[in-house]
Amino acid sequence: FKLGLEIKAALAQHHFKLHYQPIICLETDDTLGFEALIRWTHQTQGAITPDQFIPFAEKNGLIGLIDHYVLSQSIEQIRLWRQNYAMPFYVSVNVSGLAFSEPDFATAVIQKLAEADVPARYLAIEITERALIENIEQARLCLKQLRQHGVKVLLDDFGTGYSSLSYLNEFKLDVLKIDRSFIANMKPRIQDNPVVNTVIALAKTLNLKVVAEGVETSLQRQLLKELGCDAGQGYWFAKALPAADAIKWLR
Ligand code: G
Ligand code: G
Ligand code: MN
Ligand code: NA
Repeated sequence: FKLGLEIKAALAQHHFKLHYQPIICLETDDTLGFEALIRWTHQTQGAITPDQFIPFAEKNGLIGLIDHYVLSQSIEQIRLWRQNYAMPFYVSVNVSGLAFSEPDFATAVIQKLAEADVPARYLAIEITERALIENIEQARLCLKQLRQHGVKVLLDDFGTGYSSLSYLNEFKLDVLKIDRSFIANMKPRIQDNPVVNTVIALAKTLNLKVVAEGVETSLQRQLLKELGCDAGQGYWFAKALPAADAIKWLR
């Protein structure tokens, strides 16, 4: 079993599937978006999780292929959904740092949207701080181009790893996603959550929307709402669902 060869084969044979996890407005309960999350069921090995192959793909020059595959599949899914439903939500795609150092990444995304006749407002890109700082100048340019065309940009896993508040000023973003580790550590009394409270206040000051990741309980959801968090994502609402189930779930 050679993981690199298996990834290439899975790309060619469309064995990677995207599942979609809802992002819910805490005020109205509307679904604002779905995060696309890659899933792989290997013919003989069974399920292989992203944690098992995304880091490998990053190290072995295969992540670019996965980024473009996931983007194309997500845009195709939006195109299909728009044929059948009034679609008031966006689809949010995880992309690697490598994508943001490709000079023509934004152009390629915009071209994919145009080819599928999908307006840019239906697409969002999720990036981590680590991805942004790998190539700051190129990333800044890339975000600017994407946002000028109407693609939303979400900063993923906020608060982990390289967190430096200076990046929030340097990069133009739309949404800050609070990493699920902060949500998992929330205390039952609202006043005992100064870090989450401060991150939400920071997002507001910067005119960013804020999404809490990993919401697993109704108490977390209620506290986040009271703290002024805009939206939540997590098992309390739904896990990532196959496309057909995501649409059923909406009803
Ligand atoms: O869905 P799950 O919790 O198993 O995802 C595990 C990790 O893999 C997360 O960090 C998530 O961001 C990442 N991941 C999931 N889907 C994709 C994808 O399509 N592209 C990239 N680059 N990462 C993904
Ligand atoms: O790194 P990123 O935020 O893209 O990772 C998303 C990952 O988090 C996915 O693998 C998804 O399956 C997982 N996830 C989604 N909701 C929850 C949750 O409520 N709790 C936990 N522990 N993981 C979640
Ligand atoms: Mn993400
Ligand atoms: Na995250």
